Amino acid sequence: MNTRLQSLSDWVAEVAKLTQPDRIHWCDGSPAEYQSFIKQMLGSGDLIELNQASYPGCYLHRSDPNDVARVEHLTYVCTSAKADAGPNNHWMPPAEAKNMMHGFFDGCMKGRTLYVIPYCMGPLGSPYARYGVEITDSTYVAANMYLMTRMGKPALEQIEAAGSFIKGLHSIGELDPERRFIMHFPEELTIMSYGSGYGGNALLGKKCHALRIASYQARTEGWLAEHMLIVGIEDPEGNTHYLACAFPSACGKTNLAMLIPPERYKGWKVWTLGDDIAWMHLDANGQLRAVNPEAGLFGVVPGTNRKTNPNAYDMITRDTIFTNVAVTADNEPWWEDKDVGKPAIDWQGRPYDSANGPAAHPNSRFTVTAKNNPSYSSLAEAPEGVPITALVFGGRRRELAPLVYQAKDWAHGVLVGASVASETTAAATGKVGVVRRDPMAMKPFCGYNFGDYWAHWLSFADRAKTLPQIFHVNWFRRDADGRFLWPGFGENLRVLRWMIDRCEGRVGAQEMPIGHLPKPADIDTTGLDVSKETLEQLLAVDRGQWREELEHMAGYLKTFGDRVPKRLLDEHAKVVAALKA
Ligand code: SAT
Ligand code: MN
Repeated sequence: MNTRLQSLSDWVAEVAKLTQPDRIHWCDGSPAEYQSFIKQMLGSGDLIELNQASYPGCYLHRSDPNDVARVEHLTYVCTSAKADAGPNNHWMPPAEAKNMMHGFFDGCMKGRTLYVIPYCMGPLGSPYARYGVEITDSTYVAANMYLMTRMGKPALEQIEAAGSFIKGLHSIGELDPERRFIMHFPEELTIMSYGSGYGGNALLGKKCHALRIASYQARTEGWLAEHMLIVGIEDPEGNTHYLACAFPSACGKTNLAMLIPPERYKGWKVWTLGDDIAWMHLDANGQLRAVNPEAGLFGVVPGTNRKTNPNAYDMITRDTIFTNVAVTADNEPWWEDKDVGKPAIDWQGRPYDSANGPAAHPNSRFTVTAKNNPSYSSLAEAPEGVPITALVFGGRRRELAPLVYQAKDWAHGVLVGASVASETTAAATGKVGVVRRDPMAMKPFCGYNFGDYWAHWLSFADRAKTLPQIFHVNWFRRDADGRFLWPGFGENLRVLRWMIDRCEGRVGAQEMPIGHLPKPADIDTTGLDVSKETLEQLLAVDRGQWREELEHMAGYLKTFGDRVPKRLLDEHAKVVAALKA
């Protein structure tokens, strides 16, 4: 017994009895322990050492080619009543799901080590932090949890003091897609995941706990667990505004969170607090504050270069675990658009041949501690979090959505968030590039019925003193030839600046049926290859297309039946009426 918390030692014993591991290892979270995981995986072939002269402390993991992304079709929320999970989730009766999972877990750890990973999401000791224990038979998962969470002894001490924790049971099983399920039991604060070693399926602190279970808890406790990056924008006068921004997976959250100001923005600084998840609470003064529950980054590698994200490019040259990238003849990691070197071996370990597709998997990832990020905010570990000035929603849309617009008020902003739609990406298995509705970028992650979720969002208007302004952006609008209209990346600061000016009441706007749009002259395009006509195209609102969009949205809302709050339908009706006028 390695803990004085009876409920934890009982649970570990019960799991060990079911899964029959050869050994049990309680993770202490020390750097020495991490090194022992690395050494062991180098021995077993789970990790490959990369060039230690140019990439010190960097390793490559090649996953099973069948196991490279989240599996939304195999991810379930098992509440007692089906309607509580909502049409936005796959559902199974809890007893049936547990029964099936117990069948999979039975004896699955024979010959393996069972790792017990106590972890903390959020700054240790913060009133906003939450604790969990993941049991896994994957050393790769244990090593990734070390980088992504505050894991080990300090977390265990907090858990022992609190007497409660979220239970996450994971096994890679046989990595058989036919025997793969990610199950959530929010009413019991329990997660069971079998058959995958991939990030979002296997690092249970991340999407499973910090979003699905946490969103469920947040609703009952009055806070928000969101798929949002948190970023601080410091102007030359030294004022910093904090923004939380929701985009679907692989739509540039990490790049925005680590943005480097363009050349002409002398004196501006951008501070990263988080790149994927925000937990937001109203403080005693009724101000919304955010903490990042994570301690590391699990980012998309392809596309990262000195132009798109120089901070990330440098950050991943040391102490990084790469998953499914290619390697060069010099044994350096390589990925599409790296702009240096060329691939010799592809992500599956074969000699590179362009006939086999990209050298690095499009969803290849880096895992790295947030401390490696040169722009990591000094407030990222602050127990009280940071005050949020603006919330930003966005998706990847070729047309329709303008570069930026502002919601008229909070309730309209909730509709704007609920209306997010985006082209699918390689972060989840399935077809890439089809537009799907992804409210608040939470479609894969909301642990309960979206109708109830929108009502919960709306309730903040009654409870908060000062609420953030809500915006929507689209960096991905294209012209008729398919070319991106906006340069994106560092230049996005120009758009963020307009938002901050709006929040501070320093700039006007055009009042449109869909919200407040910038006057073209108020978006700074100095030094950019963006003509007046292009900017007008970026800000164009096509009423016909928007009427269709609202009709589509009405149909989507209908699928949630009487769980949709009337206030949201009223907001929808108001926009429809404004578009008709
Ligand atoms: O699900 S992961 O966290 O592994 C990546 C993502 O899709 O955001
Ligand atoms: Mn994500």
